[in-house]
Amino acid sequence: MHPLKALIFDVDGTLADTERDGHRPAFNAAFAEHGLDWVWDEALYGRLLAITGGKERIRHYAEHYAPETAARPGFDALVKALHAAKTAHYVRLVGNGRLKLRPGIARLIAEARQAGIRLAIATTTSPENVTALLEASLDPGASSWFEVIGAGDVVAAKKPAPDIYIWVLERLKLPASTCLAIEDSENGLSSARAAGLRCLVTANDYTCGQDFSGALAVLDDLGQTSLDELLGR
Ligand code: XBP
Ligand code: MG
Repeated sequence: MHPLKALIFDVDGTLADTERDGHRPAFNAAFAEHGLDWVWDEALYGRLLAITGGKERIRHYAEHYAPETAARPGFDALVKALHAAKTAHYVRLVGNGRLKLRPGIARLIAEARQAGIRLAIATTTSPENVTALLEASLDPGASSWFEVIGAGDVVAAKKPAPDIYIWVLERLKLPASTCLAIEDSENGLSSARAAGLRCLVTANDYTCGQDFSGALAVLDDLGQTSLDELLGR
């Protein structure tokens, strides 16, 4: 019997490279739709990724780059409207099947299901984004393969706080020691570690320079890693 009972996946940057060509253009489309001249290019977006959560990222950007907009009455409502528009753009874009899963992800998920390893998600992104990605890139029924999907505002404090992983562990009814988190970023790793989890990191272009101390291993991707190797770590 495997000592490990569940794999808990992050979504953005881990299941797929969603940030540069998914979330970023969706934010930009929402800004344009609302008559704002804000454009998040690839480099700026990389810096803004330090702030997890789309609403939080918009608010941070406005406060630092467009303070007159942030000071306007109705700014909170604007952030909400921008984020709703961004989510609609993102779900549409992902639904087109343009974003592919990272190497090894589909195989690892299939192996885990075969081996009776439970699956869960712990992410900062909004729940509808998770469903859209899983169903467009994996299988139309793929969201149901994940017993617990912890996403977005179900917790008040987003990664790097441990809250989302604790929320997922509580619902899985498993101790952290029996699960493995798979992440792509320092914020995600910190969140998982603070919840007491072992964490494997698959870095990407946006995160490869980050500090991954405390990770079980840091890999380029999961293309060459079988479930048995993962469980043996
Ligand atoms: C992902 C994020 C998310 C997305 C945007 O972080 O930071 O905010 O960029 O999603 P992680 P929303 O991979 O560490 O969970 O706009 O839906 O918030
Ligand atoms: Mg991530």
